[in-house]
Amino acid sequence: MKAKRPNWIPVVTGLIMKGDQVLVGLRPEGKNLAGQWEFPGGKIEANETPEGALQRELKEELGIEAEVGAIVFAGTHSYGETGILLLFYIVKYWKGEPKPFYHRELKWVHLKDLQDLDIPGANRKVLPHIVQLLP
Ligand code: DGT
Repeated sequence: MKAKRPNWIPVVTGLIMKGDQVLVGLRPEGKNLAGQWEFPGGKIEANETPEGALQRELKEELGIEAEVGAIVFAGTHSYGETGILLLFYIVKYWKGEPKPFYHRELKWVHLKDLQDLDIPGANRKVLPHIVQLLP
């Protein structure tokens, strides 16, 4: 029997860095993974490049004009027959002050403290790699 192939939904996220701190947002009520801290970002829409999608998401969610830097890591996570392909990009430069237009709350967290937050399983399993790869 042919194995079921998951539908991988590509999701872009920004590792928005200020020194050794990174910006995380609390997912809103009514969404899946509500109450967990995520890296801002979202799904790539039709006809978008990954970088373009991230710029759009960061504008919509935080109100910033971001310069999307290098991709640092890609990870997958399955939810049954669907899965997400998470692409993590560094963001070191942006215009504007991030505001929570989408999240319940935003906060800057030291890299070493990320593991203590309630974060999506998709992020928890790749966290050590990401922290190691960040400049
Ligand atoms: P939707 O589908 O547009 O109503 O909205 P969301 O908020 O469910 O979806 P979106 O565009 O934020 O997609 C991101 C998906 O990836 C969502 O299922 C949550 C999951 N995810 C896991 N870790 C992260 C992360 O660090 N950041 C973001 N943005 N999403 C993550």
